[in-house]
Amino acid sequence: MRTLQSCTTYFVSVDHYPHDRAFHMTLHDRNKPARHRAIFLSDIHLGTRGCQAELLLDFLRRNESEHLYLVGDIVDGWRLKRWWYWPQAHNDVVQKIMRKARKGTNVVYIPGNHDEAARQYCQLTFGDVRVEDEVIHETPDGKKLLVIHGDQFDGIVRYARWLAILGDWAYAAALRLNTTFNWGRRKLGLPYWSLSAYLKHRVKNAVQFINDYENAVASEARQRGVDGVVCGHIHHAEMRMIDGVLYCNDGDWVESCTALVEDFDGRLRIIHWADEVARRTSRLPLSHVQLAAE
Ligand SMILES: [Mn+2]
Repeated sequence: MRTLQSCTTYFVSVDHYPHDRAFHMTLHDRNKPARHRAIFLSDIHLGTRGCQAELLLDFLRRNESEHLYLVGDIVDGWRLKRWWYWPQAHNDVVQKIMRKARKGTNVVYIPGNHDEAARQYCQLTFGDVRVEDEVIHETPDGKKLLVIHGDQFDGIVRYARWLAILGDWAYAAALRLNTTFNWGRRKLGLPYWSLSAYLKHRVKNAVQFINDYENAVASEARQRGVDGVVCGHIHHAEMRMIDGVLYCNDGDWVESCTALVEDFDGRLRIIHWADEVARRTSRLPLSHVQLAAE
């Protein structure tokens, strides 16, 4: 009887997401990794307490791709210089990525401003991972996307840098609070919810900054004659047309836990992994939830 109830819950909740690919999947298929043509990740900030390494590991386990672009700020060298913080989960993320590279995924690492020490290795290859300052990704229909971290455009919109508004220490405090807050939520069985992302969006000037940054990046892409751009840096996932150029930001793994993926038909979309996990665990019978958590 209990099993029957669980199954009913499962199908009812799937009905709420008719466009979800999971709609066509069986319970068995749901444990297989999803395959994409390309995955874009940035702003993981390994080496900081804010990094949501466990959620990222879950994402990496459940998503495979032909191309994996690491779009900057993967390891936070700034923070590590001041305070060494390197838990097992952060090691696991690096191992998982190197393993994907060994197994044939084309992994390209584009250093950002927090891992700029790696910029001196551009155009070199380390254990199957290629380091580049920027690359052009070609979509299946031949469109060109410029892939850059994007910190160079931060300076252009300097007058409204949202970090300057809040201050670096306030941001670090918000991230710490976020980690504690979500530890509490986990204990209560509640899904991950980004307090710091929520706070940021409540700051009016931050919204203006995001907008100016997006316009600056899109305008650079237009001048370069490409069809679109994929960047990170501001920890705000987005995908929209800006004056004829496709602007994509893959977000981050300290606040929003987002990835940009390209499917084999060329469709690009942003995945909010915390939401995916919440959806998965809410509609699976208890035994499957426990399996997934292992
Ligand atoms: Mn950055």
